[in-house]
Amino acid sequence: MALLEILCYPDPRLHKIARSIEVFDDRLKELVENLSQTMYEAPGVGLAATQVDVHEQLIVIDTSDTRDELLVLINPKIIWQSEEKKSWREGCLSVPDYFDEVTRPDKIVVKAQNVQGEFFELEAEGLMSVCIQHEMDHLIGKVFVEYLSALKKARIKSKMKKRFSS
Ligand code: K1U
Ligand code: ZN
Repeated sequence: MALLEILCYPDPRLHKIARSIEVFDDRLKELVENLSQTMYEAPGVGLAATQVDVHEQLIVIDTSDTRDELLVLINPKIIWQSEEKKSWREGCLSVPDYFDEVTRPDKIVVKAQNVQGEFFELEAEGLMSVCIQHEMDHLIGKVFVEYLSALKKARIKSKMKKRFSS
């Protein structure tokens, strides 16, 4: 197992679009292990492959208190979302030490494949729903700060550039 480097905003590689995964082999299993290890070590409640510069549709999530309920979503698609929306204070391992409110659909149903390539559906609400939507945004090159005002975004960009230039 290996820990992977997490890209930090505003790295342009965070805006790449991930391709779908067609081959469910040992390489994928190793990537899932490394990505989940990196999430647990960070620590985070989720991580998208995009954040470690792998542009494939893979996310890992564990919102449990015990940190032993790993969820792996490959090629995830939201097939239903509630009209009701909720705001949540979000964080991102690619934007360290910054948290802000984002409004998203409260409940979702997502269809995805597991590491064997089998399809499954999952209904999510609360942190799980927020986390799946946040990670799926990474797969289309979107970082949560893009939901914030232009002023907030500019401040975050400037802080992050200073932080990583020294
Ligand atoms: O960078 C990421 O995409 C992971 C991110 C997921 C997330 C958190 C909260 C709302 C939406 C999406 C994080 O895990 S940030 C770290 C964090 O919130 C956390 C870390 C350890 C325990 C509990 C929370
Ligand atoms: Zn994130």
